[in-house]
Amino acid sequence: AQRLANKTILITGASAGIGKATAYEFADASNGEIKLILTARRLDKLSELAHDLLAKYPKLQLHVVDLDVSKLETIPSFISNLPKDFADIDVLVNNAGLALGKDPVGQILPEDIQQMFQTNVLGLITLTQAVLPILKAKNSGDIVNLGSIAGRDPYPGGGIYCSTKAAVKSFSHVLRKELINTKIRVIEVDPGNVETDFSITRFKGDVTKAKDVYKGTEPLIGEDIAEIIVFAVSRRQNTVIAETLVFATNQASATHLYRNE
Ligand code: 8X3
Repeated sequence: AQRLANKTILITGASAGIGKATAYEFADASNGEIKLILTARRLDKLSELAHDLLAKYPKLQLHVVDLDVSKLETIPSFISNLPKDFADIDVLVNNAGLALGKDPVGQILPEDIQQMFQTNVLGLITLTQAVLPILKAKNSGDIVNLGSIAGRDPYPGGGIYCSTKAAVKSFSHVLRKELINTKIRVIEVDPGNVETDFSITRFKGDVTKAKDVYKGTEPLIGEDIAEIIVFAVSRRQNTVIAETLVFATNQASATHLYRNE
């Protein structure tokens, strides 16, 4: 709790899933003595979340913003217009991201290609570039990037999603190397199957297809990944948990899953 006290933490994609769980986990680990900037496209969901967080953690300082990281042109002004109390970001959690479809190359919708790269890659890069000067100015802080098993072990039907997560990995590596003479930490967390809205989004609302992804397995939940993010951020400053690959016990690769059916 001491190491997190009074830090300012920006989480994208905070309205659901891993992002939302990470907001709760940071609040919990710091006894609410933290500043959270939570962004997502859905302001109604964020407002609900803000209400609940403040009820549970009255000391929490909270700033919610409807930000769509795929709208790159909105990112610099979002950062430069942060209220004074929230402007000095310590931790950026680049969580916003999505998969759309599982079609083979040749049949992928151009708009899905565009949206995945725009959000998972260009949004993440643009926001990181906007926040980095703040971290550099004080020579401290953390950038947490949500990668995926998909970035390490690409699978058929993941032509675009896997490529975006490989790009996240490559970008994280470059950043860690470029920041070698600073105290800034680059932390990448690569989850396997986590049951969130991820598959419902991927299959565009087809709940049966989404449920089939996890059928006969006990997938991770958002909280499992949130715990790891908060653990990594709350290590001693000289300790960098550079990369973690996180599976449920019945998963061993992107495609190797034991299903108890
Ligand atoms: C989510 C995991 O395997 O569906 O990043 O790509 S997977």
